Amino acid sequence: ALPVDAISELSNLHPKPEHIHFQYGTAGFRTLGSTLDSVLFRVGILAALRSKKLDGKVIGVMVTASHNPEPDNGVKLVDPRGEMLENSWEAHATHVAAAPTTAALIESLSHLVKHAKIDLSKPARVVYARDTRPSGASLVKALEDGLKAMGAETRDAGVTTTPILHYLVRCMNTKGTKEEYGDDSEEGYMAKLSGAFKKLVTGKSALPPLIIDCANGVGALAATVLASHLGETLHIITLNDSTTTPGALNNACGADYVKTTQRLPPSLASYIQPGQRACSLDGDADRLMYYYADERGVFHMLDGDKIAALVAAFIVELVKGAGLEGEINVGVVQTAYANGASTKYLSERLPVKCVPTGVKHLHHAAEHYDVGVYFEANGHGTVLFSPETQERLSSHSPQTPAQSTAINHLLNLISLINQTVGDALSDMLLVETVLAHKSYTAVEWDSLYADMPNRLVKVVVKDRNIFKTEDAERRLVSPVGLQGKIDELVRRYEGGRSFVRPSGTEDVVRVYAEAVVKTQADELAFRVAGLVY
Ligand code: NG1
Ligand code: ZN
Repeated sequence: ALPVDAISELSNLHPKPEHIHFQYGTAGFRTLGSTLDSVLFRVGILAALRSKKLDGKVIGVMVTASHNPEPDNGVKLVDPRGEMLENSWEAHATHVAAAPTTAALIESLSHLVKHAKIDLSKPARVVYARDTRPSGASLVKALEDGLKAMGAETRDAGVTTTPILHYLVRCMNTKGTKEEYGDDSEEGYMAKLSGAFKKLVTGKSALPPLIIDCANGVGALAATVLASHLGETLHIITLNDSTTTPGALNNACGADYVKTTQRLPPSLASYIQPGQRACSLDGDADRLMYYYADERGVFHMLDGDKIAALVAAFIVELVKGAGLEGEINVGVVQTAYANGASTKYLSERLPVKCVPTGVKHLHHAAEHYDVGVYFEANGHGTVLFSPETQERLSSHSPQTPAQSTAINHLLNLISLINQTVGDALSDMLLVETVLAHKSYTAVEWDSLYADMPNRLVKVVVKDRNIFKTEDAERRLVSPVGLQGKIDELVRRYEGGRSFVRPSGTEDVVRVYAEAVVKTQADELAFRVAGLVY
């Protein structure tokens, strides 16, 4: 039975604030940190129940609000393979968080136990971590109370990045099995990534120094440790590493700032040389944006789409080089926000699939390829190698030394890439690997294709729930008639493309537009927004 007394006693210390509706969305629970105490307590209980449901497998809990402003915070559950929480539990989480009183909470939990057929006699094992937000420490205390109420076996992974927490979950659950993922420590993560990187770039000439904008977040701590592991192999300069300065987190820096403003973080201006590549992490180091400024000071962004293009083409080349063309199929997954020029470039080379926004959709679609490359334009993504592909690569006997080299590179990529979730530091080493192999500068990488000018705008509407989409969010089915009007507008713009969808993380509707000329992309976006409003 549920430990009702323990839950009640502790729940009374973490009452739900009235009038706040908490929803487990694509980013977990996320809102003002000061309102989240009851949510964290309840997530502790949920994590323990999820673990019991999965026969005592380790569940992860990450306390972060990623690229959001510093006063925000949030929490996400991580499933045993290091992946996002299974879809059906999102609704359970929302329901449990909504219970207005302790009595209602007990009732909601009892319902969940019955509905999900949870065997409460099973053990519960949970590992948790947080980013550098000031509200994090007290939220973790609330989480610990929830875990304590359930008698869960816990491990505190401290202050670390989201992808490292995902890595730990996968390692803990595969320890001692033939799918062992790595040593379950931050040290193990650093050794795995840096070891693979060193092997991959052996014999390649060292690249010029790389500037990393750490968004004044937890990525600064991890990047510093990684830099020491890399030593001479990669010269890293970490900037925006003020993790304890109030208000600094994600403020005029970080991957989201770069993507949304399409500008260089002002704090980098005096460090970056013309043509020198730099990159920005977001507040929990699961997103990555590269960029450079040219001789005239013009800013050029190398976003998730450019990363996907660079990486996918490289992997296709290695598969060919290994003599496995036709046997291992490489595919790319994007969302409707992928730049049209990237979709064109990639489609000419390999299969490309478009799915709805949200990492879980990309991740699942990527699992359908032998090697699935997925990136959101905003810089979140990774590469998945199917178990059969890993097996085939390990057991394949190469016919030539060149084939042998290509296979070794692919095997080292498997170690380098964090396959659980998008990982800014792992992705950064992946990009650096390809640049070293191709002897590309940022300018050469950028010239793979030229981005279509585009514009993304938010529209505040009375009820975003009336907006319903189909075809991977590229077309509206409701409100009826609106899509026809959008189509009519789009036809008037050269290279025009536009779509409208409700945000899953904010109370807005997003309008995206592309056209051959920037002013036209802007105009199209605003005219479509005018139809929505
Ligand atoms: P919404 O708010 O549903 O557009 C945003 C991002 C997604 C994804 C999620 C989760 C855009 C246009 N949308 O989703 O790509 O990152 O947040 O964080 O960037
Ligand atoms: Zn993030």
